[in-house]
Amino acid sequence: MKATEPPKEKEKKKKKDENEVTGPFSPESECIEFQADRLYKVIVLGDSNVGKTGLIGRLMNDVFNENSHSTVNWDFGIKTYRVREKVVKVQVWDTAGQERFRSVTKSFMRGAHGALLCYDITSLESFDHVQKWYEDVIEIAPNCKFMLIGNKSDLNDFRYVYSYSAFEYARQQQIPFLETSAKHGSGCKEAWQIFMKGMLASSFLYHL
Ligand SMILES: Nc1nc2c(ncn2[C@@H]2O[C@H](COP(=O)(O)OP(=O)(O)O)[C@@H](O)[C@H]2O)c(=O)[nH]1
Ligand SMILES: [Mg+2]
Repeated sequence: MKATEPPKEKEKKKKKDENEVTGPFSPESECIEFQADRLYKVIVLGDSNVGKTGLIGRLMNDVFNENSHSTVNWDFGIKTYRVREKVVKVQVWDTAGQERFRSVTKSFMRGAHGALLCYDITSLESFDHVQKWYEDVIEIAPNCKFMLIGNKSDLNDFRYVYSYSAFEYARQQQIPFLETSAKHGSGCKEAWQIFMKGMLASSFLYHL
């Protein structure tokens, strides 16, 4: 016979889950069977090698694959949430290598509700290029909500981009900023929550 969880344990677990997700949304994988009330397209941009694919693995499945590589033009993962009685699906699009040739297409950016602009804290060049990625997206998806991500925070000893430079840039653009380590997981969950709240805040769902 299948052991059932004692009610107290169940209650405790529920409380823990509630605490983990601070805000109006919570992961609800069972919802995948239902049609979404709302679909969001999120794109992840930045120079090649900054850790976009690693970051997506962390955000979507809380895993980090050291040797991840892609064989198709685009990859995307879907995550489903329940937000105030609505089923919300978030499609996260990975460039899958197009950025290597600066050939990220307009159709990749078109219709994006949110964009994670990523750089590597050990690469000044990748930080300098963030502005270009930002301008590209704004041109195609003017209402897009952004977040700046400084990845590879575990490589602090090799840092070339000071946190305050990135913070100042983000402040000027009025977008949130956080440093993450896709490798170790630090900052990833927090970044995703801040980003999601920002994106949902512009949506009717948040005000229901
Ligand atoms: N130390 C460290 N390495 C990372 C991190 N994120 C990604 N990497 C490594 O950086 C390289 C590029 O990562 P990838 O996700 O493929 O970058 P992408 O080209 O932007 O998609 C890989 O060797 C990853 O293992 C991180 O947070 N810390
Ligand atoms: Mg990649």
